[in-house]
Amino acid sequence: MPPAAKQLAQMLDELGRVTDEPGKLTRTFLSPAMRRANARVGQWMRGAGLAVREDSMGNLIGRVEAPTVGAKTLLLGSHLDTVRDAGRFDGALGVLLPIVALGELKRRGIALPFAIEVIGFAEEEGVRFSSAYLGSKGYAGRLRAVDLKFRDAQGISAGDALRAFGNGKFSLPPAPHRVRDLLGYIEVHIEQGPVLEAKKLAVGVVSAIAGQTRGRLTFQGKAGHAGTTPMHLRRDALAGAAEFILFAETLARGCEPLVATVGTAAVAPGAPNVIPGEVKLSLDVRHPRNDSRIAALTLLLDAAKKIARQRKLSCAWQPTQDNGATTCSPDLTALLEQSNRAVQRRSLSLVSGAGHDAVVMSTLTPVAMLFVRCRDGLSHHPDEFAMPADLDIALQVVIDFLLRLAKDSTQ
Ligand code: HGY
Ligand code: MN
Ligand code: MN
Repeated sequence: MPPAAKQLAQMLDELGRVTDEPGKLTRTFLSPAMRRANARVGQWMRGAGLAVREDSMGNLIGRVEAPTVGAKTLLLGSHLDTVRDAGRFDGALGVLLPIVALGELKRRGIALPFAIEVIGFAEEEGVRFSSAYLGSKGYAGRLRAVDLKFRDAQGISAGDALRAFGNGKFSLPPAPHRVRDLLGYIEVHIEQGPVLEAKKLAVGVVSAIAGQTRGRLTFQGKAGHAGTTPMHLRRDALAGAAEFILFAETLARGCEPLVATVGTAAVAPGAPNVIPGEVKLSLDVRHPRNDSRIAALTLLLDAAKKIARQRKLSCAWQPTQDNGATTCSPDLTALLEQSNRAVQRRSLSLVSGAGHDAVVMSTLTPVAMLFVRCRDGLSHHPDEFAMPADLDIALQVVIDFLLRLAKDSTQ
């Protein structure tokens, strides 16, 4: 295996062991493991010749200047946070690969005519505050005051957590770039789906990213004695939530490519001999078309209200995220496709069902994404895996892309 690809695989393995939960990979927003990950990735960035800083959101930013003052900047990056019991490629690949690619260009003595910024975003997954992209929103100047009010499972607000992370003070990061100073944003990411594997391709490009709505749905009933309360007198919040979850699954099954997921359920008071009085569910709804996602959400919330009415429960919806579908830049994607064809002779374009920091970065500058095949399309799972040979192809594509962009920008 070529040295650069071997180095990348080793870095991914090492970073995959930086966790808050021994024995599994969990690295959430502003956690001790996040600090250790930023420190280690910062060392790798410096080794590749980048100047490193961390902004007030905890985003890690490595920058290499252009040889000429006033040159534009190309942004590359992804996220360094993970879901719980995660795989080691989701996010990390898009931060570490550009670092290795820049190290390779430095080794070859090649200086690019534009500046480069490699960003390791914090809190893309939205595990802690149930609201994704807080890091890239902070970087892109898109963070709203309401984002800082979301509370985690301990009731700590995002604003208080950021103040604690910043030794008692926090101010929103200033927008680091004027739009006209940017060439675009490139994100390398595992596909997290089965298409490239089915097509026997190592890499592909992304045409669009599905829209995503996330929020919290609370069913409120009445706790009571499990032994003495007759069934017809119960207001069981968990039974109502269960009926809703099955409705959501049935709706999405019948309306592909719609997906609807209840990923978490917090039951209170949470004892085997007490009728559940309250259940807080997370709800994640996605579709490549915005009108279809919005229509599906209306159906889901109407169903929740109907189920609550029939069971004498109350239900409340708190949206925590709402992102429309994102289209990738045709120009940057075409250049990436040329590099794909130069390296693997073919290129395939596909829609991303997963969300990415590119969604937020597309509000700042044109974006393009390179997908890398992952085994069985599995992600958000410890068995997530990308073959070293595919890492090598992705590295070659990104280096080829940087050289093509360099040639284009000097013509
Ligand atoms: O949830 C997602 O789509 C991504 O993994 N953040
Ligand atoms: Mn993810
Ligand atoms: Mn990801």
